Amino acid sequence: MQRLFPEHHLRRHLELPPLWTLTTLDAGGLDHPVQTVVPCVWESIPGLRAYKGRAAYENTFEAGGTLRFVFGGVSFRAQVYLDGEQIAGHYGAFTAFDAVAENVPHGIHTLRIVADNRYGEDSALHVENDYYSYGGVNRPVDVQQLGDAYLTDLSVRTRCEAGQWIADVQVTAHSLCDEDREISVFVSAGSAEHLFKAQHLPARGRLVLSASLPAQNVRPWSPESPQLCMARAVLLENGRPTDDLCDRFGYREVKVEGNRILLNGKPLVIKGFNRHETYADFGSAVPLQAMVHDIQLMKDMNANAVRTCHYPNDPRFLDLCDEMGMLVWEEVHARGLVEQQMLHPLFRPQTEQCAREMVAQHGNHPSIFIWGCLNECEDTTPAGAEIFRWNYDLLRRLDPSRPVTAALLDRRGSRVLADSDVDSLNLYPLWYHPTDPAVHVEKMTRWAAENGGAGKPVLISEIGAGGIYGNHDPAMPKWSEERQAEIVRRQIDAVLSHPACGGIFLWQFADTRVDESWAEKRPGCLNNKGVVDSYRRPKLAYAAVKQAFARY
Ligand code: ADA
Repeated sequence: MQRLFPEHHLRRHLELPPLWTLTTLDAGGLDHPVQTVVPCVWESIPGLRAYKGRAAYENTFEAGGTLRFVFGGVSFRAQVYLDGEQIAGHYGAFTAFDAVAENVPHGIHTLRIVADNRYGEDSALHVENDYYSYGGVNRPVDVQQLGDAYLTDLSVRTRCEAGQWIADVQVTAHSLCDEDREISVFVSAGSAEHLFKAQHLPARGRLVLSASLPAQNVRPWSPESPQLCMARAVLLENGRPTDDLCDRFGYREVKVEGNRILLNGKPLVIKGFNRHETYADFGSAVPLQAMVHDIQLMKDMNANAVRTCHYPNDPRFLDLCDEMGMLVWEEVHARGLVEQQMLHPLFRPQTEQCAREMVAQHGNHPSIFIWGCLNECEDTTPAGAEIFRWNYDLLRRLDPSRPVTAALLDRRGSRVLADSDVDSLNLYPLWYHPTDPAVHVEKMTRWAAENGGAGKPVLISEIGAGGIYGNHDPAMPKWSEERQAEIVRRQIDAVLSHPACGGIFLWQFADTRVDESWAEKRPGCLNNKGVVDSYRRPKLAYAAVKQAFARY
């Protein structure tokens, strides 16, 4: 299942056998196939912890007719074959892609997914970095049975006009038929309904239908009261329902007014964590229960928000944030790229693809209150700044209903503060420099206001300190849990007591694996700034954060 609720009541899902055969294809792999389930990244398989190469995941199943395959995430290049014939290819581990195979003769078929996690000239976003690009099928795979026409891209955006809630609904119908035909599509969004009657669907074409539906008796979504509604689109051919598509959403409205981010008209105070989508030995194929546990731990620390550093997350995690009441900053994949990397010929196409897929696939989640991009990328040069403006405009065109921002490096000289809807600053006082946090927050928020960011909300999108799990020392040297707890406590007080700041995202929730090239600065090849370690064992900072967040 790609989601935590059924996406279809009419469209048939085909269950694949649970076990897949994984075969490594390059040097450094295994000399024999192994059995595994998916999602699973190969770093969790004995002997493949540091394998950089290609591997094939194969499964056989019985089916026929028109089949649609949905791949939630393959890390980070994917080539997909059905009975040896390529049916799909994709770049990027963090967004889904699909493939449709028609006239498949009924019988036993082989699905083969070849994943590749080698860095290379054709990869502008997955590069050596302060996190690890795992290899394999990191999110679920679905097989569906289609008819001659089917629905995709059901999107719902909500707004409140003079007290009247409205759902702007859009859905796309696709034809797999060689004749033009007439269809109808019935949509519902909570209590609001609409019938698109007698629509012309061109042969082998598609039709995008949209309507703005006023809604009655709306209970808005908020983290304190995560009210959710179902949206559904039903395809009717000759009056007979032949396909459907469901998604969940919530009636809520995000606005930036002056230096405040408002949710349903009320100012937000963000108390959050940066969370990489990894879990100890499971890597980026995080089991569902571990996702739930992470949210339980963050809520136990009195947090109300999470930033999906530095890429789009598993839609099941976003479903949990919708349902358990966590606000989400979701961002397009990028971290710490210098100008030369941003000018890579594939940078823009790969960024645009990731942004389009992220917004199309995740835009209905009420928990997502802001879109981010270009974390700590080059923003002090004209070329860099131009790319920031390009990325902001892209996100605004894809979804005008949410503010956009970027987490800027802890330095002065940025040329892009005027262009975002929210000023977001990554600051590391008492860790990367000995400045008193209150002094530094004051200095940087003042600098932001004087350099194009005046009058806008300010989020401290990263702040934190390292602490190695189990490393205790009453002298509180750096890397001791005691020192980390002390630094984080002072950082949170400095940010949440500062009048210009609308919130904080601590760096980070849990320790995470990084590329070997970062080892000098990352003991154990881990980014040890988690308040829990990679197995979610709490450090002293856990209690410090819990108490500090309770104060605001
Ligand atoms: C940066 C970056 C994070 C991580 C962090 C750190 O701000 O955005 O990905 O590298 O610093 O640990 O230094």
